[in-house]
Amino acid sequence: MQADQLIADPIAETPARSAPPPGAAADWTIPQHWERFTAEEHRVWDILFARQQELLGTRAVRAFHEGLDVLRLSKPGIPDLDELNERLFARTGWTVVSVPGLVPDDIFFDHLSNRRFPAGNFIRSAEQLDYLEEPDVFHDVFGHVPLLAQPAVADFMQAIGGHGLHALEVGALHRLARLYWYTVEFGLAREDGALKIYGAGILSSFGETRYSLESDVPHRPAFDMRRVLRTAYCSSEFQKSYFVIDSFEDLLDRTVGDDLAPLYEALDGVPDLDPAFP
Ligand code: HBI
Ligand code: FE
Repeated sequence: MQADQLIADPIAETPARSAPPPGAAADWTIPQHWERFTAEEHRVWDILFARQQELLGTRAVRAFHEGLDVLRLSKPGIPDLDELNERLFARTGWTVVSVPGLVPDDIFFDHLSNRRFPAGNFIRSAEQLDYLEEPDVFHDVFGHVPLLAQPAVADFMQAIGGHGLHALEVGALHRLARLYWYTVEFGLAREDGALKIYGAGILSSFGETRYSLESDVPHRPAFDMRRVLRTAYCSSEFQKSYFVIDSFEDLLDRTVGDDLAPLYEALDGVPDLDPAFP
């Protein structure tokens, strides 16, 4: 795999349901041990942060730029989660918890449904700024956390957690994973007539930021739940389709409280769509 792989396919890479690794709690959380990050690791965060903030300019949704304030902490480098959580919790009741890496699906969704966002407690190396095998603290915190400071997204992410737990029960995880993928990770939004980024997989990617908005290659259909749940995705290259929402409130309306079970059933046996040829 070349540079620019953003995030591993969570379904393919997620550890099978197993005991947490040594040192982790039953919910797979570990102490952040902020003081153990090296100067080099903090430096990598600072490089990524500065580079991505400059590139994003006004390419992200307003709520992301506003939410970045929660990351402007008293010291540079990888955020100290105690300090970050004070700010984030005060705004939306979310906290960020440290985990060793990908966690099992039920653990992941249980955290989300309780307004806890699991963040990988490691950072990529300076030699591999654009390559990520598993979501690290930069993807998880820079990509996901600013929007968690926004009430509509905070509620949406909690709802996704509930939908995830339900999907696991009814054997529809692959459907719910597509919703997660095409919104939380790779979503675009129309704001004042212009396309903006809100998906964390794009927001934390140097390569995909411009491509997602400006390339002629990908399709950019309007968000449609049925269509999203039918559309396969590829985690090892830039996306071929990005779904565009009108607003977070709108997305929230279509997910929170909605029972997705009838749709899962209706889609049984319906062929998948290829994101490159939708
Ligand atoms: N674990 N740490 C971590 N981060 C994720 O994004 C993640 C995970 N486990 C499972 C998972 N994602 C997927 O089930 C969802 O993305 C659909
Ligand atoms: Fe992510």
